[in-house]
Amino acid sequence: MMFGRVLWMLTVIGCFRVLLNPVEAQPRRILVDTDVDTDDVLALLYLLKQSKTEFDLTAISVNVNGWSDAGHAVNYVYDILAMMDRNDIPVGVGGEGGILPNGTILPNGDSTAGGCRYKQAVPPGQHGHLDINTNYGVRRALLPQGDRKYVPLQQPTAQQVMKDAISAGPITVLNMGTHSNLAVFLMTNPSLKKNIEHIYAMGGAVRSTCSENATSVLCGDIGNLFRQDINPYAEFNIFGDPFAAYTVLHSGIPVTLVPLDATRTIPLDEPFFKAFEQKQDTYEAQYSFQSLKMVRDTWPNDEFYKQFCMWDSFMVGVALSQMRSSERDDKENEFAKLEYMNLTVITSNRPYGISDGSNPLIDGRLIPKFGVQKNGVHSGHVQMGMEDPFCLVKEGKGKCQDGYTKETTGAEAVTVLVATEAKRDHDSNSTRVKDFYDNFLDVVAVGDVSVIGQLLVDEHQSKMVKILSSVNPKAYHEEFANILGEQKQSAS
Ligand SMILES: [Ca+2]
Repeated sequence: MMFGRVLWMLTVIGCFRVLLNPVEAQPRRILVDTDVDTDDVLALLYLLKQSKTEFDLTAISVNVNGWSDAGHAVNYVYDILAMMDRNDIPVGVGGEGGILPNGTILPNGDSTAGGCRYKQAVPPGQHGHLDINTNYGVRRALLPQGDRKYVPLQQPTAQQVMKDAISAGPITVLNMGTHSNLAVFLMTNPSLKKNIEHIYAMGGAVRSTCSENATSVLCGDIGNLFRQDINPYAEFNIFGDPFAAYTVLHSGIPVTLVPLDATRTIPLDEPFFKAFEQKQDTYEAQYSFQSLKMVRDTWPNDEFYKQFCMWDSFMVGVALSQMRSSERDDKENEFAKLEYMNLTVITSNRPYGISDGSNPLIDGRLIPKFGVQKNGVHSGHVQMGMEDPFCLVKEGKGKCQDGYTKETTGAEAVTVLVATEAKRDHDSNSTRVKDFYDNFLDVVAVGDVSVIGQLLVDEHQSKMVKILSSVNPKAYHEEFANILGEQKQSAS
């Protein structure tokens, strides 16, 4: 009897599905490259909470010549994926060494720049990089520990994971850190370039100044490097590996850039923070909020609400909106205003054609690396660290521009779709000012994952240890019945 009823239900549900979705669209396959900052984690959760039938996160490559170090970063991503019941997503690591001092990339090496340039620009916490790597302990305290762990020398490489994902078919890349992994991939797998439909990247600063009423100390410069006096133009992600960013932007693959121009218009302001605090219905929201709170409480000055922006998570919002509207105007986007601009990435400083020991693509080489021209735009002085005397200008801003996404014309220009600012909130009664805030809270703080999943609590330690260990069929059926709008089909 029971079997018959279930069969009837499945038949009815199947019929409804056919009626509702006569031609089911394939999900958009997505590869994420991340340097695993707190903001990257928010972005990942926001992406993982989307319907998998619409956006399928296929693979993650971790870039560790930037914000985080390999073991911590990979384990962090593994734990996030375990919480979201996505242990099927492969995770590769890149940027863990592999670059010789002369700029040679070893097999599976993962930067075009070397010298850990980005790390020099990462502001150290009270306990140095350990604070960043461990998310100030919030991760171990709150996240379930997944079964997968980082193992040095055995971890799949970013290059391998990218190759598997990209060779499997059309895919979109979301870049949340430096461009090293993607650039090395494009240089070593030119025949697979055709499979990358679009690249969305948070990075760069084009016309970046702050909005008219902004008063943050960051507003004085175009870029956002910590200790920015010697290079007021660069944004962190591009500065980490300017030649890689140049390679990606000039690859011929369509690129949408979400630079500081846009992200500075969507700082994580106090009304949003308070709204988030009130919307804690899912474990993902609780974790995200506790992470944000820790970042706020350890912020080095009193400008958290002005300086912490929706960077990578905003980029993901812009990307998903653009993918949804790809049948229409490129510039039509739910969350951001977009504009085509002609850009390049500055990789070295004039005069070009010098050999002063700073440039790994030129110096000490009979033939320049990567086929660059001896007197071309990549042949000048490369910024050496954050106190490079070459860049210093007496009683003024520094002159180095490495990593600047600069508007230009002529042969060096490439056309890129650029987000210029976040859109204002449609709801005039909202205390928040941007559409994306509302959408972010709706996606991360609400949703069906925690309803369907079963949260287990370790009573000895009074903390949640695992989510989605099994599926709650009643909740699932209720969800399904809601979708079909047919109450009597609800399981009971
Ligand atoms: Ca990032």
